[in-house]
Amino acid sequence: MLTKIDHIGIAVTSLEAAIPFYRDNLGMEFRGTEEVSEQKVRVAMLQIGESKIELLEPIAEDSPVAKFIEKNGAGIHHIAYEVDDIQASIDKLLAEGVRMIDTQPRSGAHGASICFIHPKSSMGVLTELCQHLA
Ligand code: CMX
Repeated sequence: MLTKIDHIGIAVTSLEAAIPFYRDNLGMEFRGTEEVSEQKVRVAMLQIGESKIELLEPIAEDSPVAKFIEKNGAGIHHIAYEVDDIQASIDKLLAEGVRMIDTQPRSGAHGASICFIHPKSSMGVLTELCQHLA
């Protein structure tokens, strides 16, 4: 079902303040920013080998990332795994009793199709599945 770790999401209060550390100090390849309005975030992607770091800045007070930062401060927000068939993955997990936040795929950054598993079902780690559509 899973093909690789796709990215790790890190909640930040400001992309502009966070990008220089990852791009300049750590030397990751900056792949650009994008607004994902459905998730109420602005994201910056940085490439490291096969994987990516996704910086997440909330763009609304009721953004899940705003709520996360309010409670925990900035830090690791989620881990995302690539899957080859997101709907089949959702159906499998639902059939196995896993608590899904999304029972249908949603639109994520870079046109990917995404869904989230509730952290209560994944040992306290908010878990995303993503399928990159050609
Ligand atoms: N990682 C681990 N646990 C988390 C969490 C996170 N990122 N966010 C919330 N939780 C935990 C809380 O700590 C809380 O646990 P306790 O009950 O033990 O205190 C529990 O989940 C409920 O949290 P809450 O603050 O009451 O928040 P909500 O129930 O309103 O929402 C969640 C939590 C995960 C369902 C919601 O944030 C969500 O739907 N997330 C998925 C969408 C998302 O995060 N989008 C942003 C990223 C988009 C992208 O990558 O493109």
